[in-house]
Amino acid sequence: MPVSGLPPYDPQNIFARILRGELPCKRVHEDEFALAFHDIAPQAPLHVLVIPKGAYVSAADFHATAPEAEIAGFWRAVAKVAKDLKLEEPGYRLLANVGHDAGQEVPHFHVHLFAGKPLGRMLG
Ligand code: IU
Repeated sequence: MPVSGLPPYDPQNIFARILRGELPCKRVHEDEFALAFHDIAPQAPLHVLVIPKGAYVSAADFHATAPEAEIAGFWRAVAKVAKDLKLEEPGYRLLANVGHDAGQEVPHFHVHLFAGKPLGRMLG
C-alpha cells in the first residue's frame, strides 16, 4: 500500500502509458528523471504537469520511497521547466494533489505548474 493510502501502483494508469509512449502528449521537457507536458484540460493560461519517470502513486509515496537522486533530479527538472519557460518572473504556482480528499485523479505522482496570469490566493 503506498504512503498516501491510495491503491498500489497501477502500471496501466494514463501517465504510465504516456511515459511508455503508448499515448501522446504535448511534451515540454524530458530527461532521465522526469517528463513535463501540457495538461489536457488547462486550468490556467499555462498548465504543465511534471511527472517522475519512476512508478510512484503520489507525492507522499515518492518522497518516502524514491532514491535521493530521483527526488533531486525530479525537482531540478521542475525548476528547469519553469526557468526554460521564463516563468521565474512574474512567477508560477506548483501544486500536487495527494489522495482522495485532494481530488487526485491520476495515481502517478505529478506536480501541476500553473502560470500566465495572477493566480489569486487559492485554487478551488
Ligand atoms: P490530479 O491532481 O490527479 O487531479 O490531476 C490530474 C490532471 O491530469 C488533470 O489536470 C487532468 O486534466 C490531467 N490529465 C491530462 O493531462 N491528460 C489525461 O489524459 C488525463 C488527465 I485522464
